[in-house]
Amino acid sequence: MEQEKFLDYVQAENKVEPKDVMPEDYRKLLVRQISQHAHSEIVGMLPEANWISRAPSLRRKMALLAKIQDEAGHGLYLYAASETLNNGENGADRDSTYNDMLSGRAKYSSIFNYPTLSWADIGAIGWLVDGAAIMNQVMLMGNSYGPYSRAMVRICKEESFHQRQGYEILMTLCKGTKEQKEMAQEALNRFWWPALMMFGPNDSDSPNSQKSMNYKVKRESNDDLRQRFIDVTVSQAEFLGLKVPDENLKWNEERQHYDFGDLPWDEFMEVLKGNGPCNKKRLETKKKAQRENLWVKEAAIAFAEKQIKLTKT
Ligand code: FAQ
Repeated sequence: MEQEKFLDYVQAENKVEPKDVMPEDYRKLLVRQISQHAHSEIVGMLPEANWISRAPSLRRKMALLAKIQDEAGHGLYLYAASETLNNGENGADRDSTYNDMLSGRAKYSSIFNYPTLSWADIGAIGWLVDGAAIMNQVMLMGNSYGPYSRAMVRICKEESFHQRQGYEILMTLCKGTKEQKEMAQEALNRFWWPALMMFGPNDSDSPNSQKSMNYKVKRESNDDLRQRFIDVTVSQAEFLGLKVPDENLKWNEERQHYDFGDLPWDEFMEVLKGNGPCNKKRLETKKKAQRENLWVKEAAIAFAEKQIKLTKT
């Protein structure tokens, strides 16, 4: 299909499917975004896993385990969606995309390079990180690539449960002792700005936005989603009795939105360059898992090959 016809096709809200003819830059944009999204889900398991063995009760432990398993599932749907774009020569097979993450060539969400220092951080991750992820992913349910869009529908349903379990942890802490409430406030202080940066750079500094919007992959801009997230989250913080750590946060009657302070973009750039508080640790953990579990993969491949040989004889 020619470029112009393809653009008309997606702009008329039609879905593109794996075997359809598509422009190479569309394929490339999708492989980049879907695989990075998958890496985020997989690396995103680590900060929360840090608290499984220290969850304050059996009920909390079960909910946290279920949530983290969901994230693994999201990663797998997304790797599968990304692999449907493999044309044999673009490095979109699963091993290549995964190794791109391990080598640092491919990104994953900046937020997962921050540590989880207290139990309240698990609440803050569910509330703010899953909350921001949903805000972005609801928009992505309408993206033009069929497998990605369908994966988003299921993922969003599960993320809603994650958001509520996080908020409920914080509600409990905020109704608890003075120390528990302080722990919740401290988690909000540390996670607020990194959560806002999950939406990506400002629109004026976002090199991929224009193309992504034209191709109907991205349906709303980074800044619009960030603003919506702030607008809905402030009253949730107030309900908890917590203070959003932004002196410039103020309702703007004219705009009907909150005004807010400058984001720490220098910190964002450092995290993207690999210099965040936990970048090295996260990649080392994933590399170690790959090394130590290689035998499982090799055994599964050997078994599958044996089965194929047996069916042929
Ligand atoms: N972190 O031109 P743009 C989750 C990169 S899932 C790191 O604006 P784009 C679930 C960007 O890739 C969270 N890198 O890019 C969960 C690009 O670099 P590149 C993940 C970032 O693609 C919860 C460059 O900056 N969600 O949390 C970030 O148009 C709890 C320029 O940026 C998704 O991945 C960042 N925050 O817009 C799991 C959603 N922001 O690739 C476990 C899908 C930007 O050119 C526990 N992705 N960059 O080298 C998207 O919607 C988009 O890719 C954006 C960025 C909006 C993230």
